Amino acid sequence: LKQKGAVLWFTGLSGSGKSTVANAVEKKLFEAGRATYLLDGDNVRHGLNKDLGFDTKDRIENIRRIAEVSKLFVDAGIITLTAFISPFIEDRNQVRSLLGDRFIEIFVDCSLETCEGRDPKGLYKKARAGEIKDFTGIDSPYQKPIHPEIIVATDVETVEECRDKIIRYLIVNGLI
Ligand code: GGZ
Repeated sequence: LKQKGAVLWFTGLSGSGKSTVANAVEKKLFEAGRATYLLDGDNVRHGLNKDLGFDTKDRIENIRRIAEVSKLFVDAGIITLTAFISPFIEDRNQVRSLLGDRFIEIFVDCSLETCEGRDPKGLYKKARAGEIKDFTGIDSPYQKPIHPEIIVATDVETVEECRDKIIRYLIVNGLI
């Protein structure tokens, strides 16, 4: 029996916790016996999309390719988790049209102040110093989702709370 695939599309600022929460969710799904795959900067921007940078045109193409790859995984019955900033509403809506009811948009809500305070890779510091151009939240926009399926607020909820909120959504909607 083929199980239902879906995409858990995490969107939010750099340092908001997309990968951290996605990893925690993936671990739970694995324990529940579901096939999963996590697409993130490490396995996509260094390979398939290594020709792309961070100007608007390249971000649009980045998200378009990730959406098409996600669709293939979903067709195979895999729960696909994507952790990309995906800053533009229009692009995320394109992904939604491509994937239909298999698309679950998860807004990883975290203030710029908190993300910048975390700055795990020192990128905000470099962006403020003008050493990185077009940095999301500094000199490139982030458009918040208007009606995401799920919102997790990583500056007020723990990783476990965020994870469990997402798992509950999947159970209620018959995806696991
Ligand atoms: C934003 C940048 C930039 C610029 C490099 N703007 O925190 P990170 O390091 O690990 O995650 C960020 C990642 C963003 O790539 P995405 O593919 O998610 O972006 S998008 O969906 O907008 O295409 C950050 C790093 O790459 N990074 N330069 N200028 N983030």
